[in-house]
Amino acid sequence: MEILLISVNRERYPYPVVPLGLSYLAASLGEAGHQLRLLDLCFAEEPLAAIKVALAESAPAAVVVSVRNIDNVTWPSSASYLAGIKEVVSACRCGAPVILGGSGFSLMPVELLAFLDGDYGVVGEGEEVLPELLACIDRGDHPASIPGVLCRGAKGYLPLRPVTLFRRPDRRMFQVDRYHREGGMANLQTKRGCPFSCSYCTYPLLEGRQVRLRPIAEVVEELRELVESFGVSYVYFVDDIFNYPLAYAEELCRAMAQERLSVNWSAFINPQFVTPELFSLMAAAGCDAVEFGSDSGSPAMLQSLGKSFTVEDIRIASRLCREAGIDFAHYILFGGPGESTATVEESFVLMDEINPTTVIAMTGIRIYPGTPLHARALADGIITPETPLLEPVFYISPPIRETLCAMVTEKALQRRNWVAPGLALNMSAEMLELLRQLKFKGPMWKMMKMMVRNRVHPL
Ligand code: B12
Ligand code: SF4
Repeated sequence: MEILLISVNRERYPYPVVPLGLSYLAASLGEAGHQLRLLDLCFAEEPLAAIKVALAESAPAAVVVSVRNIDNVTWPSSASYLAGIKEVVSACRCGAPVILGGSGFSLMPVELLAFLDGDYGVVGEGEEVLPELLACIDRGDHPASIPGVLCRGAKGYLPLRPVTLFRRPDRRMFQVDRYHREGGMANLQTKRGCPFSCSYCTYPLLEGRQVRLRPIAEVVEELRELVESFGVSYVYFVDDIFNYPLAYAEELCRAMAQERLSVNWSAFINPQFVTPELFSLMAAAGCDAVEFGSDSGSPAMLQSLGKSFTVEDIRIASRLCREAGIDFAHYILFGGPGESTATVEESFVLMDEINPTTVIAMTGIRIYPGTPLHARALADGIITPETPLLEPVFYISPPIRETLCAMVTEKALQRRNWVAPGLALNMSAEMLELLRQLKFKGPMWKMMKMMVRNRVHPL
């Protein structure tokens, strides 16, 4: 069949990211013998006109739309992408079925299929189920019994089994070079799944709780291809946690170091699974920056958010990272259940002590269905069972709801290394666009080392 693949994501903050999920689908659809055409709307000047042209030129048998983000998960400067996505889906109407999927879509699939007015939705990983769905549509059968598939008007779907056989993504149709030039990096995945239960987090819902690892030789080969065939010099590992399981991460770093590829990289790290050896292997393999999802410097808040590590773990991991010469950022989430003026203060005190390259502060936590935070928000009366969550709703600890932003702004402004995207503090989309023109590779927060003065609403 002739298939039109569309990536709707146009977000350039903190940088444009390669639609990796769609490149996995391209591999499996290509293998199934489909003819593919890609429309990546990230760089399209007129997205709706580009869709019109693509449909006129190709008359596809199905349109596959990948929905990565539905909003920017940033409070108070919250932005929803849904109206734009709806316009895209409606522009895709050409008589062929429109199939929706992607991480953003999978978070609230029943509501999103109805809101976006798609024909079919796929909840979760698409590489195995999408070819099956297309074959079913081609035969004229009704696909409601395929696990993970949602049909127009349906109120539910059968759960999808996680993919066991990882294919390699096919990036040939994608403008990896342009993403690398304008976003400062490409991306790569070594595993799927997270076994932890942080109260607000959707990653285990999206990828499952069981960690599925790719063969190390294959990951290294893919990295080599990115460097040698796509000219990539910086990569982000999109794994939920790069360093879990620890032994796999160490083995992967050994293998990468042995290849002597000319590439630097960055990843999400959990402060619990670290050793001096891990960081020295990571540095030897080209890692020059990591992002810790630490969330808080308050023991009570770590517990409230369901974190598996302690404040002491955060201290030790930060020290080891500094000793290995790797830049590091800590993400802090302010406003979860139980947050108070005192616990906010504890996070500032811990970050002052650790002094990371950058602290990235988020105020408020996005509430998603199926998470413990959702249940807590119901219990606290922040939402009711009827509250629609397609437009973002944030949990903000009731006693500090009115004061949180002012408190974080005031304290963060006194420190050189804090950014708060929701408060436009030391970081804005405009500032990042300008900095990217300097051809910097890697995460922009590394530039905080050069900050000389703090600003609210930079540029
Ligand atoms: C890594 C990551 C990042 C990194 C990206 C680094 C990089 N260079 O790629 C960073 C930190 C930069 C980042 C930033 C942001 N992120 Co982010 N990120 C992720 C994460 C952890 C993995 C994404 C990924 O690459 N997965 C690997 C690929 C292979 O999987 P996939 O894209 O999901 O595709 C599979 C399936 O979804 C499906 N599929 C995909 N498309 C389609 C289409 C069809 C039709 C079908 C059938 C199937 C299908 O099949 C694919 C293969 O199995 C996810 C959470 C998660 N665990 O999924 C959040 C996630 C995607 N991010 C999210 C958000 C919001 C953002 C930001 C907007 C936050 C911000 N304000 O900065 C930005 C946006 C950046 C941008 N320009 O788009 C949200 C999106 C949901 C939402 N609320 O909108 C997620 C889901 C996290 C969450 N809150 O739950 N992110
Ligand atoms: S925050 Fe990290 S460790 Fe916790 S559940 Fe999410 S991905 Fe797993």
